[in-house]
Amino acid sequence: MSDLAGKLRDALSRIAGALFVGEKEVNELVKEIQRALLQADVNVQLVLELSNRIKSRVLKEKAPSVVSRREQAVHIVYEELVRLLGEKEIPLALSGKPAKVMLLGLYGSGKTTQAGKLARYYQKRGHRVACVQLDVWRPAAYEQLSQLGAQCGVPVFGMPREKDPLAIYRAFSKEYPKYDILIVDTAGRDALSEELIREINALHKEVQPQQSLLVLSADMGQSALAQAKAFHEACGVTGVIITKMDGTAKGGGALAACSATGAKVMFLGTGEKPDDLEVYRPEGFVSRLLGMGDLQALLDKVQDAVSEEQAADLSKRFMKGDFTLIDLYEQMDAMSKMGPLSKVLEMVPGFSQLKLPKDTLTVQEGKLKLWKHAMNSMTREELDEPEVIDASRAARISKGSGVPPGEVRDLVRQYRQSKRLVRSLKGGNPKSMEKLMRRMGGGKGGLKFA
Ligand SMILES: Nc1nc2c(ncn2[C@@H]2O[C@H](COP(=O)(O)OP(=O)(O)OP(=O)(O)O)[C@@H](O)[C@H]2O)c(=O)[nH]1
Ligand SMILES: [Mg+2]
Repeated sequence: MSDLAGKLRDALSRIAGALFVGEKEVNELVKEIQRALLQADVNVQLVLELSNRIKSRVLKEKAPSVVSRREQAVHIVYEELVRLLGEKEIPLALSGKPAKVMLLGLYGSGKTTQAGKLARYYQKRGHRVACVQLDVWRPAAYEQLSQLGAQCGVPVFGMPREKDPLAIYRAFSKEYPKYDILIVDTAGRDALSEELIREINALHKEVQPQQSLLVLSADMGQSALAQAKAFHEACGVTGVIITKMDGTAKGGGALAACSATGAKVMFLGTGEKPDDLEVYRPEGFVSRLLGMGDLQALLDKVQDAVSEEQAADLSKRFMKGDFTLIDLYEQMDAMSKMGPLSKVLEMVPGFSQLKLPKDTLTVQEGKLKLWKHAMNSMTREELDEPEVIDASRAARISKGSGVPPGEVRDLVRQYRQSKRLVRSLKGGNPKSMEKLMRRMGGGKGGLKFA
């Protein structure tokens, strides 16, 4: 379970690093996502809906270009996960005088700390807030909450020596109407027990809170699900707070807990200080779950990883000589970002001694863009085997993409020349290779030694 985020991330990295995203790749991606979510106990129906939507969207929605399809796939998965976890942030609906928020959860999940944080959160927003400590199990629970309350000037009601939580709650009943919001801290246990559930249930009946918030820590695995269910049956959980989001765990357990209770995450605890509370925003949470600062950062990272890999792999992949037009495009794109061709060729065995023109390989950006458009109007067959592109196909591609026929021919020529380059590489004759490269440099645009 703790590995949910890792598994989703792996699946996404694979698709983000794929050169071509077609039906086969999408099916594999969806299968991996399904497996990861099901292992995390996410409701089967939800998983099926999610995967069907991902599949049909990736295959149907037209990507701006054939080579950005993988980016689009990553984006769609991200959007669908966000949808699963709630599309919009949920305002905490509070009504009544006072409105009551009861915090529930096991030992150490962070109830008392979040009580202090919530008090501060609402107080800063102009509400009159008070807390009441009904935890009679944790030693010094009252002192802990009192200190937190004192930090923001919020009164804390409690009776350090009283053992009956109902008696404590009733003892201050005259005070509550003076406040807008009452935050109720309750006891945990080190595991779910009948006794705890009975106690919580009795308190819930007495307090009748508008909100029963389940406090879960981000590092909780499989057990989050059972907890969520039991607390939900006892008190009707209305929302979830995930704490310790500042740690290494990413809160994947929340997925299962939310799908079990139908309750959505409302706040995230991001540290031990009173201000370390964030209103939950699904986009940010999914980004964190997937381990990206934001989506763009992931795409950038993947892009970098791809070009590094390509650079290191250049000799191997090209020596094989069975590359497609998409491979070629990727190579040119990567090279235009990588800089000096001589640097790249240094990695090719036998070519480090070769005297190449000092300057860089320049693939003009405008040219690459045109080629990208042209490729977008090609069939899969044409992309895999550009040799089939004859005059009439070139004319069709040109018409479909609005790219001048000359450019389409240039692209095909570029492909053929690259193939020949590879053949001479395979032949291992540096001299003929040098000659060929110089010849390639003679064309207009394209691969060129400036
Ligand atoms: N890093 C980090 N620590 C947190 C966060 N929230 C709570 N903690 C820490 O987690 C520990 C337990 O927090 P408590 O608020 O006492 O947990 P509790 O649920 O009230 O625990 P019991 O009263 O024993 O049931 C404390 O050391 C807190 O400082 C958080 O968002 N981030
Ligand atoms: Mg506590």
